[in-house]
Amino acid sequence: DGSELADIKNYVSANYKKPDEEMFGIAKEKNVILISMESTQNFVINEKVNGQEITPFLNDFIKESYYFENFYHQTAQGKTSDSEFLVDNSLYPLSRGAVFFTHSGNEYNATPTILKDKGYFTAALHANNKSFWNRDIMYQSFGYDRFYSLPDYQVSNENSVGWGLKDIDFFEQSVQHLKEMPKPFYAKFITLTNHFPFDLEEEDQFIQPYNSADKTVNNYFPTVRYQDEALKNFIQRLKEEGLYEDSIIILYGDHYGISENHNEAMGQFLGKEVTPFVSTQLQKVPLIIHIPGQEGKTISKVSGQIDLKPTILHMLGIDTKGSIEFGADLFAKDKMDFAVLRDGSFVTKKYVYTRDICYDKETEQPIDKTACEPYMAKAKNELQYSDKIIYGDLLRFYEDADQE
Ligand code: GP9
Ligand code: MN
Repeated sequence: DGSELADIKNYVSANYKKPDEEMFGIAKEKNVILISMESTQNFVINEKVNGQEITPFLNDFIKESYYFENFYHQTAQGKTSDSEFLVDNSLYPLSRGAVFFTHSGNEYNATPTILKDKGYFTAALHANNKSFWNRDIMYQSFGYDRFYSLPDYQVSNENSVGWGLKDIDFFEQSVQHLKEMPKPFYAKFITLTNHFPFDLEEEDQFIQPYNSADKTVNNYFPTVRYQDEALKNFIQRLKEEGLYEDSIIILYGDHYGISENHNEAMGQFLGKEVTPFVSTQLQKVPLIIHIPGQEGKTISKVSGQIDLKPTILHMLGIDTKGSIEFGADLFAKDKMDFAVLRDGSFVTKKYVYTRDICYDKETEQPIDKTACEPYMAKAKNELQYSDKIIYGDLLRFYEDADQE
């Protein structure tokens, strides 16, 4: 039976945060355009390399959007697929393996399923083989109506690099798909060009590589810059097609691009040693939410990918009370400053806890562990409860209870 769910339900309902009245339903019946930015870490935002902006478009776009500057990815080995899992379900991925492969047969209550019920058309767009990360199977469990994958794109040698179709061409071709979708839609776009090992032809390099002994770090900057250009073009096309004003646009980084193997060159770029504290801070990814007619605002609240589902649903005027999920609405007044990373590290307003060391964010130095202790149980509980749900396929009981 679902008796294991009782504890979890209690925990989840105690953590529910009431939506902000001004934000609840602010985007009711609008289209949702979700953009997963490959390997995009937050340190590139408002930053330069060789004196040139790395993300000139995003830096501008932020000024007319909500920008969350302390937003963390919470992925593990499942990389992009883990981020998709987090965003659509508000559950944590697994610490080992990819939940997209290991638990695709589970029952979920993902955002597309919920939105379909409210009359939305739901789609994922990504110019790769549909079975990569087992997406074709998992997307069905999440309730996606349509997956625009490799056969839905014209891919040639000329418009490809590295992993496949270049982002500029991907977005350009995707506009046609968007135009044909029933409205309102929930459409998730997954970029690809800024993928390790960050290959890019000379003609697509809008900025020069960084100059260090580490080729990966050097090449990261031009591919991030290329992606920025692709995003600029896409937003422009949305405007031309009359889709911009009817849509909320949410951009987020899926996971880190530069692993700890590159600490030396990263340290050179940042101008400081990459300590475990700095390494944890490098797990910040951008989150940008654009709502037509709303002014821009930078929000410093500590948050993570797990928080996106309730945030999106509340903006659309759909309450999440009673849903089994671990995130909280980012616009809720009493949203806690908190993000647990999948390795058990966590971040609060004042502290970073990683590798059993508690750091003071202001000094970036280790401090007595007692400061972090009040949050340790919460971090542990969340990961364990989420794991239990996945391993026990517990949402099937939740669904049953719902129908009674
Ligand atoms: C592949 C793309 C990249 O389709 O999403 O996957 P990643 O290696 O980043 O998980
Ligand atoms: Mn990825």
